[in-house]
Amino acid sequence: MKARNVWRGLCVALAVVLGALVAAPASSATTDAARLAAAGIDVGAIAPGWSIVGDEVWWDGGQIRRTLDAAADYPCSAGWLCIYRDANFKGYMFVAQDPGEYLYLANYGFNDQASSWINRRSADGRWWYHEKSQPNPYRCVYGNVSMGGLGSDNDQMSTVVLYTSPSVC
Ligand SMILES: [Ca+2]
Repeated sequence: MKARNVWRGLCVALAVVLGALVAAPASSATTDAARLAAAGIDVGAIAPGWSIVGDEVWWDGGQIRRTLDAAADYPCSAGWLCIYRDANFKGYMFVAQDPGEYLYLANYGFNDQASSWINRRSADGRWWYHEKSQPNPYRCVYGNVSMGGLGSDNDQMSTVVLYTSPSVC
């Protein structure tokens, strides 16, 4: 091999490496928005104050979370209400554990998506078809109960509340 060709090859390789180094530090804002978009979340529609932690979007310091990987098999941890996009606890997961607040799922990229849920809190919860409007059918989310399919309620969940009592429903 000619020495000149080797030198030319090294220069090309160096240029590629330098190019990668210059291109690498894309702004994290751009990266975060792209990750949200890839997970079907409209960054302009969700509640402010979010941050990406691992493969989850967090609000309220992690009291409310929405996952970013539809293919992952997310377990539901004790103390949380876990709502899944797909039946049988698959797909994107929305979780919350803090009682009292009305959680409007459009704020978390999860409106009209729920197809199964697990309540690993001892207290009840409740969910509604709409954020506001009449009639607004609602369903109970009993403490320590799960539902692997929602039947005619599939993809209807828009508002969720967690209670502190196990006897609300
Ligand atoms: Ca669904």
